[in-house]
Parts: sequence; C-alpha cells; structure tokens
Amino acid sequence: MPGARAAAAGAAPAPAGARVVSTWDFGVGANAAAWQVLGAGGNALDAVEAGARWAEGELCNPTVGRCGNPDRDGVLTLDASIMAGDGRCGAVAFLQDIAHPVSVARAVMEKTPHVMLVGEGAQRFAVAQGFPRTPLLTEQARRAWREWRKTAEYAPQINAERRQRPGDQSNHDTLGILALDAQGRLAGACTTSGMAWKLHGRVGDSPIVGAGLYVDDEVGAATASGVGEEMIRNAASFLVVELMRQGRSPMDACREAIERVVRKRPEASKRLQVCFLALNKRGEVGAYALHKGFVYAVRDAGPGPHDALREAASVYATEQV
Ligand code: SD4
Repeated sequence: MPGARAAAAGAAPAPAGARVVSTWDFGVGANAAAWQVLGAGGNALDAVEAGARWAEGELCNPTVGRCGNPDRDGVLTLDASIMAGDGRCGAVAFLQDIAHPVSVARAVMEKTPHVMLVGEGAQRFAVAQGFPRTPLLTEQARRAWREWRKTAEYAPQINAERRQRPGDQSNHDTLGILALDAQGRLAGACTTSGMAWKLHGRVGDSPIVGAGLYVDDEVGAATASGVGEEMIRNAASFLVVELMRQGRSPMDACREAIERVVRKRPEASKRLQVCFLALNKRGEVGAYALHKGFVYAVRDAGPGPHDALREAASVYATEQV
C-alpha cells in the first residue's frame, strides 16, 4: 500500500529527544499514530506522514480527508504538503477522490523532480503510483452542502473547526503536524479539505510550502491553521521559522507572525481565525492564535498525560463561537 510505512522493528526504549505536536483536538490521535514511529526510533518524516494519514483516514470529520465538506459546487477537493528538515518537500492541491493526499505529496517529493501537483494531474499521478481512486464525499457532507446552499453565504466562522456537524463522531480542522526525531531531524505535514464552501478551484495555504508548513533542520518547524489566505499573504510558516532563526522562542515567533496578520488587515482580523504552531530543533513548542480557542497536542517520551490539549494564547481573548 503506497505511503504505509512501518515503524522500526525491535524497538528500543522511546528516544528521549523525540517529540511530536499537532493542531486541534484530533492532534492527540495524530500524535499517537506518529509516536508509533518515533517511539520506536523511526524518523520524523515517517512519523508525520503516519499522523497525517491517521487524520485523513481513521476518523470522519468535516475538514480533513474523506469526510470533508465540499466546495460551493459540491465537490470535495483536498490539499496537503509534507516537508523534511533538509529541504525536501512535496505537495498536492485541488486533489479529488484520493483518500491519502499526504502520501501522494510524499510521492511527489520522492518520485518526481517537482514540488507540487494539482487537480487532474495530481490525481493521475496518484493513480499511476497505486493509490486507489475512490469517491470521498459522504452523504453527510452532501447534506451539509445542501443546507448551506439555502443561504450560499461564504463566511468562515472563527473556531468552526471545534463545532460538530450534526451526526459527526468528532469534529476537527486542518491537521498540521511537526515532529523531531531522536537523531535531531525535523519534519512536518499539513492536510485539509480546505475552507468549506470555497470557490471551485480555490487552494489554501496547507499545500503551499512556506505558507501552511515550513521545516528547516537548522532552526525548527511551523505549521498553520485557519483562513489560509492570511497565511499565504504573509508567507506565514516561513516567517515563523525565520523569526526562530533570529533567536525568538517558538511562541514569540508565532505571536509576531499573528501580529503581522493583524497589522496587515486589522478589520478582517476581528472576524477570522489564524493559528500557528511551532517546534524548534531543541524540541521547544509554541503556539499563538488570533482568537481564543486554538488547541494543540504534544507527545514525547515523558509520562504524559498524552491526551491533554494545550490552549494557545491569542490576540483576542474572547472565544467567539
Ligand atoms: C485552508 N488553512 O484551506 C486551511 C483550512 C483551515 O481552519 O485550516 N481551516 O485555508
């Protein structure tokens, strides 16, 4: 099966320096999947792919993978990226009917001279690589889309990702996952169905290296969630990593990037959510959001609890749900 990579066999005790962080409530599950790799001495790249695949496949939620909400024409399109700390990266955007976009992104990285494939070309490449083509839009997502069409208003809601779509088992958002392995290698992945009810053809920040994800072994890694247009405008994940390069802590770097978003669009910032999560090469973690409500999960060799969520500080202190 393409993309499925086993953890190292005969594993020693969990490596002390390894750590993985992921966005939102489902970061706990993604971290657990990634830890199967990291805890067994595996590498950061395999770990983030495992975590992202778990989010894409193992649970049904309206913002990642097979159960995602569609665009305004009722079509589900997926975006994903993956990056290693040595600069290797791959991405897919506007991909349809392929269940594991993060693994297709990895195949783009490893098997082509390119960084990003989109739409029909990405799908054709995926099928040629052995990824099955399967219709992904669920009946539930179709119903939600029909409901949305009654007003057909595109107005992303702050922290909508933490609210349940009727009937969903769980409700989450874009998964951004960053890992540091015991050998000091960093990697990250980002996977999403993007903003619900977007224009057909819209691509967000998640598959854009430097916007939704950036990783550099010399410094650290960053990922983003929220309204992707703001991340693209500010090359935001790259910005967070560059701020860490200049000596900022992960949290300070995330805060400065958020403040940049506010300075550029102060009025719009009151109505939309933007969240950053960062991990530096020493394993220090930081996060910051525009609005209260952004949570993330951390997993390492420590005693846990491994299912605890941490809430990021924010510019606006009131939770707007
Ligand atoms: C996007 N950043 O497509 C993604 C979606 C997201 O909260 O993170 N939503 O813009």
